[in-house]
Amino acid sequence: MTNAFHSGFVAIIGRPNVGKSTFINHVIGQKIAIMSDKPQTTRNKIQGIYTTDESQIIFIDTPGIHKPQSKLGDFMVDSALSTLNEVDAVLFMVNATQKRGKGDDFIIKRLQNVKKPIYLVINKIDQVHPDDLLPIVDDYRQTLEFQEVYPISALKGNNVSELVNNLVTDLPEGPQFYPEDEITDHPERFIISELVREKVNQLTREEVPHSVAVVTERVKRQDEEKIRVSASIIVERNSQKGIIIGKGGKMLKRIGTLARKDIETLLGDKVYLELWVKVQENWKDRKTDLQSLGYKQ
Ligand code: GDP
Ligand code: MG
Ligand code: K
Repeated sequence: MTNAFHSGFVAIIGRPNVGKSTFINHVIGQKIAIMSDKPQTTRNKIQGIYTTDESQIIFIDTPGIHKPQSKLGDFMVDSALSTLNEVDAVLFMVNATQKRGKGDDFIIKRLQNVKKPIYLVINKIDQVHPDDLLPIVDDYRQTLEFQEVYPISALKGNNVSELVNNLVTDLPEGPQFYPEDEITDHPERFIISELVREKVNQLTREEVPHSVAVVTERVKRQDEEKIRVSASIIVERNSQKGIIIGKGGKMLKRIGTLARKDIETLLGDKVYLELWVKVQENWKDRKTDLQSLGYKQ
């Protein structure tokens, strides 16, 4: 008998420097994904994937939520908000050594519209006296309803595994979304998918609605000169498949040529790009906006 596998997407949010990266590093350990510094065209970033025999947590960052002055403005905030309603749980991290400030309140205001379980994570408890914690908890409790409250030290590791273990049991039963080793190359794969998707949208315009997902299946060195990249363009209907392939495969060729150039720039190497088009009905109706989360099938 094996236990059910639990998995889900967890957003981790908090002001800059509260310790989000330190936390994820601690949870994932040596296997932490190095997020690319290259500009992200996507609205969410996968910060790390924690995988065990029984569970997988995909930690994501929603940049728009903690940047009141973001140049991207309302759009980013709106999409961050919709993401927060699509994930399975939200970790709201605050700093035990600082008073609740404007940055926290900005986030709180947005979290008030979120209907997913929110965990308050009070970090850096190694720097405060235990007696100082209760007033902090009380203060935040006035503002939002939390599923649980965890005082932790992401740096020293206090209470981190307790938090993760409980989080796992609260997550729904679900599949292992990513292979265990996905972590190392995920950022590139995700960006490659986004680059291909961008070309599809550019070239097909409104003929093919935004119901296109791209999954990068493989990134492998072919020989000394070339990296072989295989990606699938997933659409909902046969008619869309036809448009994307085009007459005699012309459209797919154009998409491939444009995408390949960008991928070569991204990877800094020559690329052989292999594109497939697959029909998968109603993929958009799935529980989460999987595409925006970088879901890989
Ligand atoms: P982020 O901006 O939220 O990702 O924050 P970082 O993870 O980059 O951490 C910001 C700073 O806080 C770094 O210098 C960390 O070493 C420090 N830090 C993070 N967690 C803790 C903690 O639990 N205790 C202490 N003392 N420092 C911490
Ligand atoms: Mg960080
Ligand atoms: K990753």
